Amino acid sequence: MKVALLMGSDSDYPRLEPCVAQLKELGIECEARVLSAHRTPAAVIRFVEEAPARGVGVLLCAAGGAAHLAGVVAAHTDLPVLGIPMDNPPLGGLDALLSTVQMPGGVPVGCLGTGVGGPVNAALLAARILALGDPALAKRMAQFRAGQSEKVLAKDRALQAKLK
Ligand code: RP5
Repeated sequence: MKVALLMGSDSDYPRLEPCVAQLKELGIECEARVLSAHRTPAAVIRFVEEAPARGVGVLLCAAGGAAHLAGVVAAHTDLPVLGIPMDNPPLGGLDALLSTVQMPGGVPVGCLGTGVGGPVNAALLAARILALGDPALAKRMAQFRAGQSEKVLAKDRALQAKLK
């Protein structure tokens, strides 16, 4: 299955590139679209309703400010929806974080963090969801985690060598 990444504006995309890159690294196909809950509401609903037929298994929704994208998407699908609050001025993402995380009961949105970790973690969480039904992806996820661990340990070894 693939992942769909919706973003409220093309101005969000530069900070979402690591999300797309992470999915690509794990061999997960990703549809990335600029669609806004406020500016293109009908197109958002059309996209979400047609997503399962295209093989989309997880929907990622990135938006800043009064971020309603993830909530609107979650209201129109039974697929898992993960929200990525974008850290825009003037409120630095607190606005988008609260908009995304405070969903009413019955309309679930998983909310990632603001800042650089959010987009990458959204990709990894989507991968973990898809890996539940995809043993080959689960194996790649395990390799990714082992590789990440080894990179940190290598940095630690380099630091120890420098401090000698
Ligand atoms: C949100 O408003 C978008 O997701 C973006 O983070 C923010 C600003 O959008 P632009 O004015 O740059 O198009 O809906």
